Amino acid sequence: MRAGRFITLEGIEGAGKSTVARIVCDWLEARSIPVRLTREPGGTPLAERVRRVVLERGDEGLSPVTETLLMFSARGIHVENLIRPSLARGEWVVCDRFTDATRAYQGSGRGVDAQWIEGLASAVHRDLVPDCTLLLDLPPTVGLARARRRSGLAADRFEAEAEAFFHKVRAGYLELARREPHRIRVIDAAAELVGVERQVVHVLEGLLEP
Ligand code: T5A
Repeated sequence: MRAGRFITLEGIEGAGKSTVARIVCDWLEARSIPVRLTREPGGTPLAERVRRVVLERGDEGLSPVTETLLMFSARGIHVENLIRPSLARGEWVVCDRFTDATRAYQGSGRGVDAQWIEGLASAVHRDLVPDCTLLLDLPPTVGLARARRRSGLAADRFEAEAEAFFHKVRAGYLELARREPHRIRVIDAAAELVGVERQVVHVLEGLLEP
């Protein structure tokens, strides 16, 4: 049996990752491709518990290093129990965020050492690299307005950050895309949803080509 493909979605808050993830799954299912939709941090019951710890706004602080370790703890659980088994069964895995999020948020956003992050990545998921990453790119003012309109006062630890933080995260993502243009495909996510969908489908069609 042919192993499935691993597709990840990245971008700042409110970029439309969850919306596009659904579009990707529907498009694949319409072509009879078995697909598993998941997210990070989280994706399995245990990893979702780590997600609550890392996203909750509480009285106790989390240093950037501790935050990074929690992201990779959740990722290890997710990779071992969901991502690898699904791929081995031949399913395509569509994942809302993966290690590029750690590179952009903890690395570029919080200043955590990039080489240390790469060391953790190789310890936690070795050779597992997405076949394709859709980077939904848009200005932070637009993304944050969308996210805050939806979350309101329930903003998590990241949504509560100042806009300057998301400029750094966005720049980090764009630098990753510049370095790996074949894997990371930049989508103009400020466009209307129908335009975003058109760009995404174009990339998916390329993935299905023999
Ligand atoms: N994190 C995560 C790290 O710091 N390091 C890591 O390693 C990982 C894995 C949680 C947080 O964790 C951090 C990053 C995050 O801050 P999350 O659950 O993915 O990650 O949370 P968010 O990014 O906050 O997810 P959001 O739900 O805010 O954003 P989405 O999924 O990008 O956006 P979506 O699809 O929910 O859309 C938001 C709103 O915009 C509308 C939608 O209908 C919705 O109302 N919308 C559009 N409106 C107009 N035009 C379009 N093109 C639209 N697309 C969507």
